[in-house]
Amino acid sequence: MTKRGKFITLEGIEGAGKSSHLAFIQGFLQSAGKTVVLTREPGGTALGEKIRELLLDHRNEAMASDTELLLMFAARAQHLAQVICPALARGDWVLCDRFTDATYAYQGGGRGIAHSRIAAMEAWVQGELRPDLTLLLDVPEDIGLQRAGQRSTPDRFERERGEFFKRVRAAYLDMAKNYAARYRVIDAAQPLDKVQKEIQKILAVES
Ligand code: Z5A
Repeated sequence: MTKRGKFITLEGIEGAGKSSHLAFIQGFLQSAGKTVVLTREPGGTALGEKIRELLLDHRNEAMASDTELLLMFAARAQHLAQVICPALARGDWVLCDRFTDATYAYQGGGRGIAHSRIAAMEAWVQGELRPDLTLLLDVPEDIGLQRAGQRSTPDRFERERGEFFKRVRAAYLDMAKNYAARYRVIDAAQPLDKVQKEIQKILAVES
């Protein structure tokens, strides 16, 4: 029987630097002999990418928090069925730019939706599946927002204020404490090369 692949997620607030490190992580795992499926949320499938457009479009400012939550899980259900579960079953490693911890952080911490409501959807959509390893790029919100402020057209999330990202960050740090076995917290306020070195050390142990 094929051994199930590992499921790795990358998380962090706006401006933490996820995009800056994804290719490096993928390359590192590939050089360790893994077949890596690189994907992202919301998105990762043709249908999920359409849902992503709805979620990020700044013109959809009237979107209710529950609509946002349901769309995140709708995209996730498709992503799991079409990409993540088949890849893990083949023995591939899945590297996912954000997953359900982002829902706890943004819709839970940021928007104030009850943890129990998100947990019910998580159980429905994912069953027992959880990431094996979560890399949290942690940065104070003022630094993150300063970095991200250089983007030309901010999306619906990027238009949120510092207080929102402060709650998002606090929710991530709470999860890192509660799920310490799978979480690795990386100080992403450091220069890029130092962040990369920390990531490399963690992956060397995991792969
Ligand atoms: N979302 C949600 O609400 N609920 C969910 O369940 C899920 C998602 C799954 C889109 O996600 C939005 O969806 C997201 C949360 C929500 N919105 N927000 N915020 P996304 O992951 O696609 O979007 P993002 O957060 O904007 O990710 P990103 O593009 O990967 O951005 P980033 O982490 O800020 O990374 P970056 O582009 O690499 O870095 C930003 C800038 O900082 C860039 O100029 C870098 O050169 C610079 N940078 C990065 N690291 C450093 C260091 N160490 N030193 C100096 N400068 C740096």
